[in-house]
Amino acid sequence: MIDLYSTATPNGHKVHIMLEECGLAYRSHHIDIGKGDQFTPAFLKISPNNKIPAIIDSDGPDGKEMSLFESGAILVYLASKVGKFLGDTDREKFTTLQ
Ligand SMILES: N[C@@H](CCC(=O)N[C@@H](CS)C(=O)NCC(=O)O)C(=O)O
Repeated sequence: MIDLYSTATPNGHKVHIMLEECGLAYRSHHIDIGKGDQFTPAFLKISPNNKIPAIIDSDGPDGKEMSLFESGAILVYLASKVGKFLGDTDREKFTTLQ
């Protein structure tokens, strides 16, 4: 299960859209950045730069929990997890990443 910590901004939407496209099960947790939720000690443990989006994947690499922040890193992580969207060759992968 993936826990998503996010809000309705373009950076937040990216990860919601990607989770839907990947068909992965997830729970969504609203971080109200207008109220300062991003500065709570619990959220800073997940996202030390006090920014959404962030995820915790209970079934990460090697079956261990994986916590990630930065939307680009999360998109690449999710694409790798489902083996989709990054292409089959290095050329396709780097074209996608740019
Ligand atoms: N480079 C980051 C940017 C994330 C970002 O700027 N998040 C904003 C909302 S879109 C945020 O959480 N701001 C709260 C703050 O800076 O206190 C990413 O792509 O994830």
